[in-house]
Amino acid sequence: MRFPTNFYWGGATAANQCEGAYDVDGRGLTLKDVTTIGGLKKRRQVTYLQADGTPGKGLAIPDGAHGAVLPNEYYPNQTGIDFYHRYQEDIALFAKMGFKMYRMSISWSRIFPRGDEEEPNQAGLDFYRRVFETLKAHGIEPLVTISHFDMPLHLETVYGGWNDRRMIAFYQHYAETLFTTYRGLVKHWITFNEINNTIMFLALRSQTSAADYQRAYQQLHYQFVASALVVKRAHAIDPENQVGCMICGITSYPLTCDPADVLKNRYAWEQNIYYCGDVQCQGQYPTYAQRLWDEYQVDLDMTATDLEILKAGTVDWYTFSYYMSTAITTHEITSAVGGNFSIGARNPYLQYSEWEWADDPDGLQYYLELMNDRYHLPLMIVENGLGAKDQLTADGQIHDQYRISYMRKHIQAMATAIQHGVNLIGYTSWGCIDLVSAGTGQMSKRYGLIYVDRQDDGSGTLARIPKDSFYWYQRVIASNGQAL
Ligand code: P53
Repeated sequence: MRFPTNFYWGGATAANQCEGAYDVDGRGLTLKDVTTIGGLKKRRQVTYLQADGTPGKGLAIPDGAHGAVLPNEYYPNQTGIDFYHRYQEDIALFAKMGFKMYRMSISWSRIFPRGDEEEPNQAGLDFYRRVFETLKAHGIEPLVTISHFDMPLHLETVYGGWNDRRMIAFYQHYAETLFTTYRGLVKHWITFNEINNTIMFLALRSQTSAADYQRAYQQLHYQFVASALVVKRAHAIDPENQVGCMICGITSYPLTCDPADVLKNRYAWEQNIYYCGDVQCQGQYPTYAQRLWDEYQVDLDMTATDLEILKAGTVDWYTFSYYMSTAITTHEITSAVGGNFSIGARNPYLQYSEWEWADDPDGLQYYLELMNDRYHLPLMIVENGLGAKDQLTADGQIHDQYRISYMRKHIQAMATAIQHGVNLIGYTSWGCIDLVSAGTGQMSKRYGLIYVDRQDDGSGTLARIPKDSFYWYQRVIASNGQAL
């Protein structure tokens, strides 16, 4: 096991899933604050009324969300794990594990409560400065996601979110504010979390129309332009700044050796995985993009200037999440996987988690080796882990051997890829401290190395308890990946 000397071992979270304090210090609402527990499988279209009483643009949100905070509804993200008030204690625990890097996101609506203001909210900026200074005091490098599933609700309801070109300017203003404010404190950035989800998970909607694809590809185009503009600005504001793309990495296999399955699987890679990475790493749309657009008669608002911007703003490295693999087939699926966000056919060679996510470390090695030679850029795994139910035992501990075993196999897969020459520079495990699940709103789908006493109904003391995996990961980091 040989990991590079300065390998970035660490953990990852997102503001909307851990901060809580949703209405504190001038913060504006986001979609997550008005989303109840329940899961995205129940997505439905909702039309908002705009301030002037006319219907706004349609928006898909989970059942239970009403675009406003209602009494007698339970909204898990509003409290999260109260990181907002407990960040010092939490960062001290990360430091105790030996973290070199902490991936976190900034809540856009803390900085611009509505999203379209000129002036930022100083209290929001001050909060993240305190967080970054605490990290610095512990020698932990921040990796900051600028947008992780939580744009200001105002931008969603009034502008229809990324369906509107004006979002590019709002996003750019927000990102530039961060670059200038935190110059010298933060130098690692990610523009959009799992940007490819927009297209990859479309198939999970109950009825997907050509119009949905039109919208998704258009939203992606505006996000690509926004991302590229911001990469360029980041470099101009501080040459030390490094910016990455972030792809939801799901390795997919053909379910059978029927050539039709093999071809369909390759097309799935192109649509779901390569499309976004290719544009963000290579600065231009790939050849197959036209084929994808033609399939759904997609007609993009895309200017010559946009294409110049894409060329000039390629990312410095490629980051991705990896939890599972999937299987693709043209044949009737006799055994589908039904968990939240899992797609495709059941792979008979793999074990599945309680949420039906396939446990597949080989898939991680496969993904790493593929991307290394596709982009020739440094790679970073910025999310990986096992969502599982934990039991607090009589001794007040969590003996999460299953989590240790999952992480061990995936870190071994990383070591093999590195041995094969892959330029992997970091690993931040997802939800290093228990937090609210993005897909289901549950607390009980836990990823943490640190347990948080908070339950699905919102009860609990919020106390932090290191799990067995905490001490195991501490040894992994201390030995730079030798002691697995
Ligand atoms: P949860 C689906 C598939 C793979 C990754 O997910 C995904 C999703 C969306 O749920 O998202 C990432 O909490 C995401 C995190 C999220 C994490 O994976 O549904 O970047 O915000 O919490 C795990 O189990």
